[in-house]
Amino acid sequence: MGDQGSSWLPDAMSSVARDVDALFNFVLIVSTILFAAVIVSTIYFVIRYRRRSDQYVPERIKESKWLEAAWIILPTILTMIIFTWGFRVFITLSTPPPDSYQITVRAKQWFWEFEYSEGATSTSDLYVPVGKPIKLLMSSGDVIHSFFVPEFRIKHDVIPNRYTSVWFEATEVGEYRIYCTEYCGQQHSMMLGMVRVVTQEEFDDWLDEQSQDLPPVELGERLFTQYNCQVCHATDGSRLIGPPLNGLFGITREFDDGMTAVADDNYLRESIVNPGAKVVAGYPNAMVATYGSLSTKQIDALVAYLKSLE
Ligand code: HEC
Ligand SMILES: [Cu+2]
Repeated sequence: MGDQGSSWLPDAMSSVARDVDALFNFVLIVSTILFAAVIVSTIYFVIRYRRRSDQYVPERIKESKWLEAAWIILPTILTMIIFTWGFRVFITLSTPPPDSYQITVRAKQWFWEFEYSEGATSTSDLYVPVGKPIKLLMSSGDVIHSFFVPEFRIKHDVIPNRYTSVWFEATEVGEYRIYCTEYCGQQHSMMLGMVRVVTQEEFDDWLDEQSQDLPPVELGERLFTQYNCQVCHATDGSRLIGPPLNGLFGITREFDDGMTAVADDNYLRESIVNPGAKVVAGYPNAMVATYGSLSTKQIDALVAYLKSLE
């Protein structure tokens, strides 16, 4: 959630957010009034018409045509208002404008990958230009995830073997959190991302920059945080879920089956793409195997970065 927002709802930062909020508030107010009316009249009737003695026989009440007509017609009108209003907002939410800019989203345990139409990619950070409709074409590489940006009032399941899509238009430059809202395993709560809404100019610059090559160590450092390696690995010698990765290159590692190996380039590479092959003694075989799908360039960069850590 943003720093502002209210305790009621987060800031409304997309073109549809206000419509969603208005409908939500309307339904909530109507339900609250009806709930209160039902409860208050129930309590009143229970007391007013309670059985006062064993002999008491209540008077027969004649039905009122007007009353019956009213409680059929009024709720019908009310539900039709909610239906048409809700349907219109639903249609808006599910129809991306034809001039939308498309970004492919891939969810994996436990990070988000984004691919832009120019071939640029990013992980965890979704870059978008302000004031332009963005269509996300989403799928999952493993289990069911769910893409949620509270400030934009959009949330949609991300499923293996099928595309789902959602769209939004950010109304202001800023940073908005992406959450995964479908429990997807151990590190589910760390599956965070950030929508970075920038001006069209900054966005174009960013796309250009992506096509330029970073030096491997720098690229590796960037990937290390983007792919959430730091959730399980410290680089200052401390123990997290996994072993610290500084000073690893060239030392002899011992594994849980009693074997040993020198931590050379091949060992580092194998540890990333096939973590179960050699499990470091004293640690659980808990590293996710999804990194096998990284590109050769990305893996080379990660290895270069790990070698640079002292
Ligand atoms: C879910 C937690 C988790 C994540 C995320 C994770 N690792 Fe690991 N990693 C482990 C654990 C646990 C071990 C020790 C067991 C083993 O060897 O498989 C390990 C082992 C390693 C080793 C071997 C370490 C040694 O001391 O010999 C390397 C190298 C490594 N990970 C790199 C990475 C990189 C790079 C990333 C990100 C792309 C990453 N890991 C993401 C949990 C994780
Ligand atoms: Cu998830």
